[in-house]
Amino acid sequence: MAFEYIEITDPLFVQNLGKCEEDDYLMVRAKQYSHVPIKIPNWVPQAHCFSVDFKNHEKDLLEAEVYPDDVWVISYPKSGTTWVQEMVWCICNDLNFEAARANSLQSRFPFLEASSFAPVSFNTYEYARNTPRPRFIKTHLPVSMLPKRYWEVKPKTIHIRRNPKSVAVSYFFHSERFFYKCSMDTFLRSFVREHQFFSPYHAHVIEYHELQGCDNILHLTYEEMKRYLPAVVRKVCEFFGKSYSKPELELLYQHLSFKSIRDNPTLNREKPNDPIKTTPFIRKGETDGWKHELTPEQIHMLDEWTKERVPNPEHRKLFE
Ligand code: PPS
Repeated sequence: MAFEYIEITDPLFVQNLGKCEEDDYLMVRAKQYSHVPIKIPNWVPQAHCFSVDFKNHEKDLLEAEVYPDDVWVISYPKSGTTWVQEMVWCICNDLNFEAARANSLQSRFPFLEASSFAPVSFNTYEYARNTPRPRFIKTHLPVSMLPKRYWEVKPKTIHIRRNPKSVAVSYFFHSERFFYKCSMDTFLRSFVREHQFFSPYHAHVIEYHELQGCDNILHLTYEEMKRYLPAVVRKVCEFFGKSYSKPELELLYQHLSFKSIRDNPTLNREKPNDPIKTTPFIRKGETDGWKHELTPEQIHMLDEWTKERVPNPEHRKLFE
């Protein structure tokens, strides 16, 4: 077996079993990782949180095909993935906004491993496999779990990261919208114990930044996209060898604005007759909303968590 499966025995997790709808969670550790070009001495990957569904898709993941003309967007959840996917898709597709608006992002930009943790009605690996080339692939996988072919092919990839406190808040509302039944406080306590899908968060971010010989990866932050989108668009256009006129770029900035993404049904996963009227998928889009949404105690807990998990001051800068 290529993966080790570890039952979660943490008392908080056990105590909330059956209450929060986390019953099928388990930790998964990659056992074959010597092919990952990482600079961290004596690196051993940590276990990451998935659901029992992961076991059904081991082979799908290990044998996933990767092509040189693929474009990958990689992130820890809630880091601005959708925003980057839409930017990348438009830039790589001659700013074809009409096609972008006509087809859901999921169909244009398949989420490779969704079947490994969520009850999706189809096999997402198969869907990605059958997507016509050039393919656009979204993944939240950590470096240790990317398909082996990724490292042989090294397709063009954008990695996006976001401030941990913004991620934490966004992740709670996301989980609550789809299935989670407990409070923000319970969620945060489980988040800092790394018991939410794809956690641990810090290890995900650090490992992508410690890769060597990976010029195929362009690193972006949610915060820089919020600060001045045109500079990020310029970088991404250069990365993909694309060039657009000023008026064309103006249309792209408009298309990528928070309001436009929120009101775009191909991006904001709202269903017209959705009986569960909870927080929308594209929610607030802020960099410091957490200042109002978290209590001082919760902010302290998240800051202490980062201090503890990230002792290296160079790495700490990734989380400021
Ligand atoms: S997911 O489910 O992991 O794919 O979610 P992800 O797309 O990574 O993150 C969703 C958050 O990104 C925000 N978002 C934006 N912010 C600013 N401007 C634009 N245009 C934009 N588009 C998406 C989205 O609102 C989620 O953040 P929160 O804080 O929850 O609002």
